[in-house]
Amino acid sequence: MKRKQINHKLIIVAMLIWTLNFLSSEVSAKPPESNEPIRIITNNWSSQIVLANVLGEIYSQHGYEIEYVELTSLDQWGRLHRGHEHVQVEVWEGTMKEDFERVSKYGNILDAGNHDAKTREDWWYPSYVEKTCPGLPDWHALKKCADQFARPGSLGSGQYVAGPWEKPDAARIRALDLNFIAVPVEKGDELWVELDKAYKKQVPIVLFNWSPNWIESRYEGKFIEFPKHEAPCETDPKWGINKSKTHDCGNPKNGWLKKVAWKGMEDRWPCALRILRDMNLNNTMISEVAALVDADGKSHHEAALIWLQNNKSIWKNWGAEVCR
Ligand code: TMO
Repeated sequence: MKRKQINHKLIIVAMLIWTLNFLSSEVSAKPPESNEPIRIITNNWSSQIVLANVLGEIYSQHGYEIEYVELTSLDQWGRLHRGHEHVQVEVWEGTMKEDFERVSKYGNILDAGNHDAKTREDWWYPSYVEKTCPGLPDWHALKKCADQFARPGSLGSGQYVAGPWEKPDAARIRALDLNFIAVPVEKGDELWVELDKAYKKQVPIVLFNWSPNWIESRYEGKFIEFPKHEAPCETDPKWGINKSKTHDCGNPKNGWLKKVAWKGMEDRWPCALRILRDMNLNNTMISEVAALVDADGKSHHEAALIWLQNNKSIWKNWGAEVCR
């Protein structure tokens, strides 16, 4: 008799534990699962900052505390890895693949999926340059007209106006034996100032640009077609037309655009992580959000609110499967 009672009690306890577990897993996805602020990274180009604000607004609507933290795309990796910041909405293959893969190996950051947008980051010129430098966009043309791109200080070599993001441009210039120097601007916006100055005077310029970006909706131009990118180009000197140097190729043409998160989000904010996973923009949307700022003069936050207002049907279901 006694033994039977114990069994009975055990069964009730087991059922209670099961029910509590079940309830708590439901509760854990009801935002905000934690009142700790979610720290969203902003970098230094417009679409990234607008999308960071878009995500922040959606998180706020779900009751999360949020903070924006401005970091360079170089500094962000160690901080994401340690959980100091938690979310990055635009990781570009052309400029960030190597850092992303290196830090991923330690297991503390998550690949939160790709946007539909396909990306390209490379040397770019406005179309009028073709008049004086025939053969473009093929890179060989740069060999013949390097001097047209000379600037005060470039000592007769062509000057490539590089972005402030880490790219092995000097290595490529050496590997392809171009008479160019790469001179980076300090802030991304300065690229458009340089482009505009050259454009007004129709002076040859070749500069860093990317797609999707707002530039393609306001200026005519093309990317330089360097030898087609393949992974071994960056690691195997024997690959490609230069048999003793790496980087004798362009950047990928159909690059990915990723969202990345601190791994701890899985336990701390499962709903917020799911919203990030579901966040998905295409090329048109990304150029549009950039144009709102760079062409139309809105603030990043204003641009985010405009995008949210105009695209409710797109973002309203982000996270729906997990956030209750
Ligand atoms: C990372 N970026 C879009 C500036 O090339």
